[in-house]
Amino acid sequence: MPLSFFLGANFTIAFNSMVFAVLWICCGLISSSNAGQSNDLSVWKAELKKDAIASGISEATFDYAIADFTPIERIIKLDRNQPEFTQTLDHYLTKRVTNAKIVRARELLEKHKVVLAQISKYYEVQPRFIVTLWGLETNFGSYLGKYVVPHALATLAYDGRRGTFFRKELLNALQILDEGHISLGDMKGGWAGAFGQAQFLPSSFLNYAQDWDKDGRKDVWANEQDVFASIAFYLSSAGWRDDLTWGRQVLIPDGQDFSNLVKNKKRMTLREWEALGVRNLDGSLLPKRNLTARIVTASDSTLAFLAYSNFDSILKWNRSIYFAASVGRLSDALR
Ligand SMILES: [Ca+2]
Repeated sequence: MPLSFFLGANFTIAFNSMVFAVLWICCGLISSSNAGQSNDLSVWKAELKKDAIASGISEATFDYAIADFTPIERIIKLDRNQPEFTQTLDHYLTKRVTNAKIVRARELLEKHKVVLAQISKYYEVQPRFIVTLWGLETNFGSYLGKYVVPHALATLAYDGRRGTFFRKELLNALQILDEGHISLGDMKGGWAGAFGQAQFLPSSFLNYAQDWDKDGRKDVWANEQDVFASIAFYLSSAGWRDDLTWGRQVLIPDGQDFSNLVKNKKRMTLREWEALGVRNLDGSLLPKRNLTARIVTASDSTLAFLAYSNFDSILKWNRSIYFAASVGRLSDALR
């Protein structure tokens, strides 16, 4: 039954006009705000294009990558709603370094042993650390992300929350495209712009990616040799020493308060740590090598690590001590 039956014809006309007026106002607002946004976006693209061309990126590459770009709503949501990091170290290690991952890592270490040995010798990084980072970053290349990298980065650059950082990475990404390492459609990565089998940001790619098979392209998406060499070069650039491991899990004596030494990242020789009561997990004395190390602990765990200089190299890859501890655990299982 129509509303007009109760309210009378005159009211119906008035009511309809009112609805029309409200719709007209709303539509006016929506369309003017859309126009404002698309206007902002085209101004933004024009400025970006100027900067891109000034930094040496070709106009053709810019247009190919950015002309049709519109911000990806899902990425803006993800960026604004990042979950709090609430896992404990023990839980994190259990989740990240599973038996299945250890078994797979051993298989792949064997499968690629010839090329890994060559890359390891050239960059001076042990194969087990290359395979460990590969496994922890993308489960050995099995998950690379689904977003087109320049569009993900453009979304974060345009959105503005960390716009300056992402704008630089976007220009780096356009340079990578311009150099011809990958096509736009294959340049896939995670929502925050890290890509390939080692999850490099564009700046890391430009600094560390390697063309091991010498085909003219640094293909960190599909070419495992390039991936291994890129990981190894990153670590070697971060000061890696292949005569050392990452460190070791240790026992700290009851009743000793190491909190200041941990907080101040105090480096001491293994002999000095031993004199304070630090022992291998089985209670035996520490290795007899002349090394310095620091103790690393997490406030939510009883685990303690004696961290050699390579531990700090891993922190240059990812500054989380949880991540570095997971590298330690997986690489230990591959000895
Ligand atoms: Ca290559």
